Amino acid sequence: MKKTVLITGASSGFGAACARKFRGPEFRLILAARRLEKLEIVQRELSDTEILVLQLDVRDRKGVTEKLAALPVPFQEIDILVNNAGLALGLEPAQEADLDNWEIMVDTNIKGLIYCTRQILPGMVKRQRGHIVNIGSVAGSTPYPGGNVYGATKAFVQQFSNNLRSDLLGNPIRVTNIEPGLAETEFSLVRFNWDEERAADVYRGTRPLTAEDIAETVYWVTSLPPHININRLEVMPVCQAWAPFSIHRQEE
Ligand code: NDP
Ligand code: 8X3
Repeated sequence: MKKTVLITGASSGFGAACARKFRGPEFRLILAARRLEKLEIVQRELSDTEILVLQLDVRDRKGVTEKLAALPVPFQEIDILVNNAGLALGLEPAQEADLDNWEIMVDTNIKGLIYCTRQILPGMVKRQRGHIVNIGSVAGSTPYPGGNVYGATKAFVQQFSNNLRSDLLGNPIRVTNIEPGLAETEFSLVRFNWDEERAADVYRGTRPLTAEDIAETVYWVTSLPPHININRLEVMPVCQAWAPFSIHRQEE
């Protein structure tokens, strides 16, 4: 049976790569994001796939509720929700960070994700089938300077994913938190307000993950036999690892 997949943040990066990965006659895709023209480019590229593009700002609670409640008939029964829309803004230490940036990250990465989940989940429970794939981050469990609110939003995603599993026990519905590390997408351009040089610096001399790598993991977790739930999957490029604790030492 054809599966319906809703991907938020499908206009770029991981989301667009997921659309490409779920291409074909087995899937019906709903591609959501704010930039409609970029969604339409993906739609044209995947002309062999049944696709609905949806201009959606996940921060808009009313918009999320109304638009997802009014999906046209063939797209109403969502089997896979990929909660991918998200962003980091800035890398300043907390005492210097822009409060507006903090609020946008909370509104998008936390509130947007819960609005979409809350709207789609009852239908999954009613139909007794579904898979929610959240896109967390290594930043949700590993602190780093300047990660302050961004990392905290992804820690929310991690715990929310686990708590969904608890609530859904007894229902054949899966929840997975994919936690990527360094991956080259528009992520750093957005983080550094489209400063191309600063964004390129993040990846200089590395072989980062690609959007396609993450789409591969999203596809894999959703295609496993139905009794298997991958709870969390942390994925890093080989060129990345953890640093030791940093210790500030005073001059003697
Ligand atoms: P991109 O910037 O390439 O893609 C982000 C996507 O999110 C875009 O499609 C954007 O679409 C969408 N988006 C942002 N804000 C909103 C909003 N308010 N409403 C709807 N859609 C929105 O980055 P990535 O693909 O890398 O990021 C995808 C996810 O992966 C994010 O949650 C990010 O935090 C996470 N992540 C990224 C990592 C990386 O290193 N790249 C590593 C770990 C996690 P539009 O602007 O058109 O609305
Ligand atoms: C994105 C990865 O390390 O820039 O979530 O926070 S990182």
